[in-house]
Amino acid sequence: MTAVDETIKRVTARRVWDSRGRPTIEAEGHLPNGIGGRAMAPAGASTGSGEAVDLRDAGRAHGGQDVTQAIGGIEREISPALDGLAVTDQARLDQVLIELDGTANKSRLGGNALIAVSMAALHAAASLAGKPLWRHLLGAAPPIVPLPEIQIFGGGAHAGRRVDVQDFMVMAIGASSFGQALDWTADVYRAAGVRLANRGRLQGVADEGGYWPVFDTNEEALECLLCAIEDAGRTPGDDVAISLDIAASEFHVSGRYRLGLEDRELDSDGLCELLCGWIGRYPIVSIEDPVSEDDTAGMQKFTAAVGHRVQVVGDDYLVTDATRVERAATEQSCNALLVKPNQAGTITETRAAFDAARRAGFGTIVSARSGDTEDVTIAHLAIGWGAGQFKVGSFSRSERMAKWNEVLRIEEALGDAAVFAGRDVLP
Ligand code: 2PG
Ligand code: MG
Repeated sequence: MTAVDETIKRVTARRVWDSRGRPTIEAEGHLPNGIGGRAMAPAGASTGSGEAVDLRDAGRAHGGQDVTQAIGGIEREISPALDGLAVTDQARLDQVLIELDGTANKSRLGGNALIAVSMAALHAAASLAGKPLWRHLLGAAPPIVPLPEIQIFGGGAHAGRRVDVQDFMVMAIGASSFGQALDWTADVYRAAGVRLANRGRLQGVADEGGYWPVFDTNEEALECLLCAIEDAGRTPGDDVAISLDIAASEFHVSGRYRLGLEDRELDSDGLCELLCGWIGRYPIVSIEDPVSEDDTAGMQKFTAAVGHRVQVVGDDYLVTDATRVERAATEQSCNALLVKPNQAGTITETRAAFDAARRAGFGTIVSARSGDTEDVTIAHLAIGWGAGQFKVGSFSRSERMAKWNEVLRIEEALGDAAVFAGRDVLP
């Protein structure tokens, strides 16, 4: 019997379109015998300054967002460099990508090119093993189905800054399965829409499918969310809790936090006080980027104040970087990591950040981007790595629903073996 050929023969790429109608990259890794894998790069809007940088064509086409150079780089440089490497050795493949790019922020070949190729190779390895990706990654580890974190109102950079806070989300912490968590969230989502409609404030949805936030203050969105949970017949804080992504870097100007909607400015302590007040009045279990990415003192103060009962998540603050996670653990500046593969630029670096978070005892939330596609790789990472939490945006628009639905399929495939993460994944 001849050994199976595990080596990459070619990597190809094409331009496809993301959920904001912008160009993005789909890469395909090809092995012999028609085996291969394919993946698409997502794109953020509220990006951390430490993220891997996308390579976008300047110029007039598609508002300067086109990706022809990045695709050219895959075909002319990446494909020959990976030719003949074993697809089963993800670490080696990713190291070749990193060295070939040669920049600290992946700006030469583009983080978008690298993550598409890295994820495509991962899919090809799973396909070679004849397994779904989640099972390939899981190995003998116990299968944990994540607690979903689902947006009800979008805001910040995803809604023309109509409100300052970026994500008003729910977590169905009292649910006993992923399927039930989605059932309850669907009810809350619908109830929120009815509430907005009754007040003449239903105006469509923001970038991630959450309702467009026509509110007079940021806190009004919290009140409306609380009522929507009750309208849906759920007990706030018991069945369904609230989580927020403040994305505070987005309104941090010259060392001050400018709440445009409320026409007021706060310093770091003032913003922490405001958030602590909300935590006192609403059943909030998780807060992401409560202060700006460069405000470590603020992160530390906030974590010291509420970290024992609220998950404090670093997104822009940690940018899926293992070194930053280790530093945050030492400095006690947060207690959870948002895991976004395209912030790191390769699967291996993403996994390193994830492992660092685990070693630190941090929570881990695998996350989509505001510009996303029907690609469901992250659903497989969330389960295959046992992340425990999964953030994909809202409960509408198929680039979001594709990922929720994929977890439903996996939960069904697991049957009795599925262990739903539930409220225990939170601090
Ligand atoms: C975030 C993400 C998803 P973006 O800030 O967590 O909500 O947004 O992809 O624009 O960075
Ligand atoms: Mg965020």
